[in-house]
Amino acid sequence: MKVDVLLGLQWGDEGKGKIVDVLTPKYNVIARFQGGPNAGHTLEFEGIKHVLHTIPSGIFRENVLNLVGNGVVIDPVIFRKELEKLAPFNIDIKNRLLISKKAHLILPTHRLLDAASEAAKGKKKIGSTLKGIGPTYMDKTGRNGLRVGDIFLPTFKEKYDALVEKHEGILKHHEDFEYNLEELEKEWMEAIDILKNLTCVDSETFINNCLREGRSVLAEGAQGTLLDIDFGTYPYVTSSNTVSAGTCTGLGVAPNTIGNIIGIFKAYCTRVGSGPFPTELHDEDGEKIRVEGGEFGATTGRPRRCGWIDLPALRYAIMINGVTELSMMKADVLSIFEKIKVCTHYIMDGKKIDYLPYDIDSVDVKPVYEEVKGWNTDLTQLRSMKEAPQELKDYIAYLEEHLEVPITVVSVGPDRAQTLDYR
Ligand code: 2SA
Ligand code: MG
Repeated sequence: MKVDVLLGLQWGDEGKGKIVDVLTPKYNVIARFQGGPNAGHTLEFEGIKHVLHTIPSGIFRENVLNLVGNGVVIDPVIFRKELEKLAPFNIDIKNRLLISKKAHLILPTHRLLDAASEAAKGKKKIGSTLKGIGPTYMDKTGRNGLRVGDIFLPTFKEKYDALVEKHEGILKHHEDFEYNLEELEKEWMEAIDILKNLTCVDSETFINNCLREGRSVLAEGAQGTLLDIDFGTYPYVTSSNTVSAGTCTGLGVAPNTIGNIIGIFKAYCTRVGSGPFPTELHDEDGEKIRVEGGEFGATTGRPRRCGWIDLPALRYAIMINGVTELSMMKADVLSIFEKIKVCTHYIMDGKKIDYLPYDIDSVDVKPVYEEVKGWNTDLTQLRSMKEAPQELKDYIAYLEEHLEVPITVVSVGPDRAQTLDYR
């Protein structure tokens, strides 16, 4: 059996949670491999909207195991809150949710360090969700981190205290930064006790056994390719590998176990947080997309920056991930336009380029658009692509020609039912 991968090709918020939820009945295991509670995966069915942060999006389906892999960073406090929100749905958490012992823990001081670091950056701030993601991954690669497995060791408190002491040493240098650790620590320790009662496993062995026994796995990406620590618009990125290669290190599966790679993108483009965004709209059209698309952060509520679809950026993401099929999300949002713009290349220093330049942050990169006819009609009631307006089919054909990968799913609304198979 293979591990299929589903991930975002833009700057996150492409609709990964929704598609994972739709695809889950085809899989035995859904696994998160990177990121943490900075993610906000939204699922909607039976009139209820659910937002997940750390827990995989397969949690609502029976007979499916959900794994939080070693590449994920966990904040026990947020994790506890997520579990509390799931309580009314009578999910057998103990048997349906597994956590890697090698996943790293976000401490309260990681969150404080994140806030202090962003405050110190002033105008150059990353626009972090302030969940402590960066500092936690720093401690992981700096070999100072605390892992889930440590909470079962008699030396846990000692390790915790040593790391907090180190963090307080750094926080001292942020003179204007005030905090009260006592409350935060109490809540964190209580949440650790909850975590202890969950099913914590050697997840790499577990997942490889699953594959050997013929059970299928879907790896659920978080954030997006252009936020990848190596290949995103550095330094305006998150601190993990969001690309398909991250699946291997974030779950402990070998490259030759990877099967299909499903890339998700919006029919337009958004970004939340700072950093380059060549096709960003600062006009009325951008505002229209934000309102129509409900483009506000699922974790922080921040308004998302909106713009037209960017083909050079998408082609880059497809290349890095080895995408084998595409899902196009939020086609219904573009119904408000008579004409739709597509960025086909950029102009940099008077020259035409069709790639994202290295120094995109400092050079002047102007998008060049082609205009295509919109469908300008409500799509939300559509239940089959057979009945789709010709203009939508033409838009898809146009994108496929430029992206060289088939679009197999088209989403026309947030509900499970508004997901259409194509081809
Ligand atoms: P961080 O928190 O340190 O990883 O932030 C670094 C950059 O990564 C961006 N980032 C995100 N971008 C889109 N969606 C994300 N999840 C939430 C959502 C975000 C929210 O689903 O809407 O609610 O604001 C996410 N998480 C991290 C972030 O904006 C920084 O640019
Ligand atoms: Mg999101």
